[in-house]
Amino acid sequence: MDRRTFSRRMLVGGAAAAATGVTSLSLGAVEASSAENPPRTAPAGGVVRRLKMYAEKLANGQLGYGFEKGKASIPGPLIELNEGDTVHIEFENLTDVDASLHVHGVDYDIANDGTRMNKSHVEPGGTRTYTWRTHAPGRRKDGTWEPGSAGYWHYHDHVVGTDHGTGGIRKGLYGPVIVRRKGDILPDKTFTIVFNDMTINNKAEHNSTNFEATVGDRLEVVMITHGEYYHTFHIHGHRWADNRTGILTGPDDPSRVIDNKICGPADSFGLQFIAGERVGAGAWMYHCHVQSHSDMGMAGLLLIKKPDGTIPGYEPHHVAGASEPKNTEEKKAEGAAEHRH
Ligand SMILES: [Cu+2]
Repeated sequence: MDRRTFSRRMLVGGAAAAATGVTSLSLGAVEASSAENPPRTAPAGGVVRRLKMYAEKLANGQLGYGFEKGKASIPGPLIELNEGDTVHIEFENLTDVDASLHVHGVDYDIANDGTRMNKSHVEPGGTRTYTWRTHAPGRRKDGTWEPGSAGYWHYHDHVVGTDHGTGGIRKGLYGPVIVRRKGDILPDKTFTIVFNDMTINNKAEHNSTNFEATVGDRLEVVMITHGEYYHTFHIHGHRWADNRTGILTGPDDPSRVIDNKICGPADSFGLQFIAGERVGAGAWMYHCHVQSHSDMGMAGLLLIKKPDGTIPGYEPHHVAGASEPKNTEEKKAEGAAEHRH
């Protein structure tokens, strides 16, 4: 069942519930709109969650995080929270060097910093539980406004190689975090794209990371940058709003609408767009727009299919000058960069 069918059924269910006097389903921020088929939205947070996370060495010598033993990937799995949620992550280090889990953007006390300086790293074979908390925005006692935790964030190792995790990040120990606010519009699919040094998601050059979708899908991209260089992130044929969610909130939202954004090490942002809206199906390129970087292979494809599964003008082919065909390890890792909702 695709999401559009799902939403329609939700609406029918809501109407039926209202007619019988049962409390109607909340549709969040779009509830009041007269939209015929509004997208699903994030619920209020407040949930306490427990996750198990592993760091391990991959067959190709790189390092990855994973929710299950033997299933580590680059990037690591998406951790998705709603403002008000708390997550306890039991982290087990299966590598042969000290490693850690350090997060950006959410609330953590110094014992959960994931650094050697605070002795919050984990020795080989060891386990440690990291606790991350999130909160909704609100007014402080002094009247000033405190931002909530919502945003497109990320986690990474902070101890492999150096006390800044330079070796860990270089080898692939990083992953996405999304904290949503109640009412935020939920996508059908989320893709994680990490510009790390001169790679995308640590893939060998010209071994591009492609993502698949169908025209009309609501797509979300978590874009993270790591390593030594500044890049610009560009998508062909699609645009987004340069604000917290990547979506305009209405006709008066002053956010700039862009299709290219500069990003430097440890930056992260998110965007949403409708696949093929006004432009149709196709093999739509995304890439770093620093010319020498794209020439060196920092490019991939959003393969947006027609409902019948075809992609006009697209013939998959082996890129001239490409290294080995994708091995199973890389295919597996690529799957983890895609998250279906
Ligand atoms: Cu670049």
